[in-house]
Amino acid sequence: VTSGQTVGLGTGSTVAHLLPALAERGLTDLRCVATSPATAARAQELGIPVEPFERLARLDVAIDGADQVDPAGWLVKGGGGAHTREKIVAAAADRFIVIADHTKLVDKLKPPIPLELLAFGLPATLQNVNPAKLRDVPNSPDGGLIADYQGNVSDPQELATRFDQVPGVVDHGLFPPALTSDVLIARGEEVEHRTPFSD
Ligand code: A5P
Repeated sequence: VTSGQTVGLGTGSTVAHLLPALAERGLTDLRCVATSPATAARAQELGIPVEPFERLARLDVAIDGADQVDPAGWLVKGGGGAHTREKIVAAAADRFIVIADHTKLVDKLKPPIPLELLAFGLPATLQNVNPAKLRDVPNSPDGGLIADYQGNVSDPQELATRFDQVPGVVDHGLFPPALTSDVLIARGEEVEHRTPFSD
């Protein structure tokens, strides 16, 4: 991240380490958007300016964590229920950087896959994403309910397409490899930098 950039800030315990590191850089003229109220509040406490994501159309860079990273670069996100905002921010960024420790690496993606659902028609939507369980958490900042798909994830593209076709699904936590430009994987003191996913 350099001074003057527009930056998307992710959500979660990994991003909680990123924010003070970013604040310490003392960069000027940053314009940041946050993927959750928790990140917005923490960033502002640290002096990182955050503005609503209604004023910016593109971001130079977005940085976030992940729950799972598979060898092809598919991600599962949304452990914290913020995946809809996270995907909007990632898709708006020229460069989407994921920070994960090695425990997030998986040979194959596995459930749960987080879902954000509209309350309207919820029983019908739940049938269409079966098997899924509603999470006992507050609604997302955009009013959606958070559920977890518990079924087979052997073909992430097929499953993502299935979710995309259900009208009551606001978004799901499967992030395709094409969204991600860089994955930084921490193993002890070592950091592996993977960039196999961009065009
Ligand atoms: C939030 O909704 C998630 O997508 C997080 O970005 C992801 O779960 C990683 O979180 P941790 O850094 O807390 O593991």
